[in-house]
Amino acid sequence: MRAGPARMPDVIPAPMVVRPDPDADFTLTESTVLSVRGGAAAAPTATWLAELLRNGTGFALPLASGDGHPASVITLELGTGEPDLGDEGYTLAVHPGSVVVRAGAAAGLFHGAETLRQLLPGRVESAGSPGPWVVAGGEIVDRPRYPWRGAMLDVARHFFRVADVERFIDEIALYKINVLHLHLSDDQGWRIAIGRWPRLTAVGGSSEVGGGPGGHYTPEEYGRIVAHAASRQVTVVPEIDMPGHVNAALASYPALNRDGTAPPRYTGIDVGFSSLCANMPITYRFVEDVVRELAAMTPGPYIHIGGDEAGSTPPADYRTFIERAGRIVVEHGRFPVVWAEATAVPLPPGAVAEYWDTAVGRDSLDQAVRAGVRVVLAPANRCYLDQKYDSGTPLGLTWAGPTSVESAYEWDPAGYGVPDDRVEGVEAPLFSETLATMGDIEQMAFPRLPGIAEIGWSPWAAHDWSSYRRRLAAQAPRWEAMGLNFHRSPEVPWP
Ligand code: TNX
Repeated sequence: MRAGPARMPDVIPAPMVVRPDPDADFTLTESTVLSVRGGAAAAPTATWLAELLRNGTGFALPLASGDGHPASVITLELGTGEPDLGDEGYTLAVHPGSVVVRAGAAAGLFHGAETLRQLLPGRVESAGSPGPWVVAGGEIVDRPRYPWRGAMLDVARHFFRVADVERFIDEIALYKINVLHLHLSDDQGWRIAIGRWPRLTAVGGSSEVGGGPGGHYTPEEYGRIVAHAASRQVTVVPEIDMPGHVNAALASYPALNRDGTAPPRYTGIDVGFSSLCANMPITYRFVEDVVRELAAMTPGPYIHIGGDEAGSTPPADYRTFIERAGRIVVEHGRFPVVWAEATAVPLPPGAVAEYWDTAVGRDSLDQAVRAGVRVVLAPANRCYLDQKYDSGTPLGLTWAGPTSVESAYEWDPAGYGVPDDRVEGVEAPLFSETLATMGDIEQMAFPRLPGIAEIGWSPWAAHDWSSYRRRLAAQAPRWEAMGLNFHRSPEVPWP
């Protein structure tokens, strides 16, 4: 493997247009200045990039907003993007004396800065590394294929602390993932404090798979996650999974149970055995309170209400429940997101269905799509990061896999029979029945997650496994410098 600088075409996800110019390399030095134009909305990205580069290089990199002409300058410029690049698009131009990232909106500026980060040697991720800091010359014009490029983290089966979630956000943002779907409740644990229902966390939050202590987020902690995500241009989509997957709630409140008796807490990994009662009034007071408090903590447009694997909810009850819960979400000014099973029920305008179980018939999904529902594609055999890579993987489940790095990469969202204007994007769920630590999360997500990110961002014309596996291999020094515990799959020619 060459020891030189990252090449412009090495970026993941592959940019829309790349025009390398080998005579135009830029070298970051101790006299480089970081110039910020476009006002307050550009400042967070500038501050973030400056901290990252100062830490890695040890250079001062002073921030400048004036009109001077320093000999070596990195410019972040907001408000001057090409209009047809949308809010997330950007241009990046590297010349011998300057690097210029331009975007029409804060999201695009941040994505452009992440691209610049990838153009620097991976050792920039660890403090005080030695130069030289060469950025490959040329130009990039970039914008995403789909608006929703998600990763889902299951903090219910095993609980993950705020610091872990923030680290995960940083890792996904590196690959321009812009949605973090948080699976906040399941049979094994309830992870978000709801003021009107304090036992949800006091009781329901105190368990997890395998008998560990569990945990939950206070509204203040949850707000920190949401704010950190926003600083990385990531929207948090909170999920309360209903009407199944609710044992933690039922264990917390006897009154939510038909017979008035709370079941014991649950620490196994079965699914489909618990249900809310669709015809008890308290069920909807509960849903109403949870959705109201969650909406108050959610600046984003979506609240996910689950709807999967409701194996112990009678079909008529399921219908009643989903219709009513969907309406409650709309009443609180949000669009409901549901797992695809819930397309069996008429959904409100603006609803999004998440397609996951490829073994389940498509009739209701197709019908919902015709009625206007948008789809996030998360086909389990491609996207489920909790599936083993191969039979020798120590962590993970097998029901939809195993899923190799190549298999996670070799699929096209356009090939699922959903009209393109109804495909909102893609998502990679990480269910945590077998994952207890940040190292476990990283081991399963990397290197498959960047492949899902590329499928969601890059034009299909750029899709190429043989180029991709080389670009993936080139990420290794960066991941090592970040201390990221990736799986050294034999499919990838690691350096
Ligand atoms: C299916 S994905 C589930 C989850 C499990 C997952 C494990 C989905 C909507 N339901 O309850 O955790 O499989 O891969």
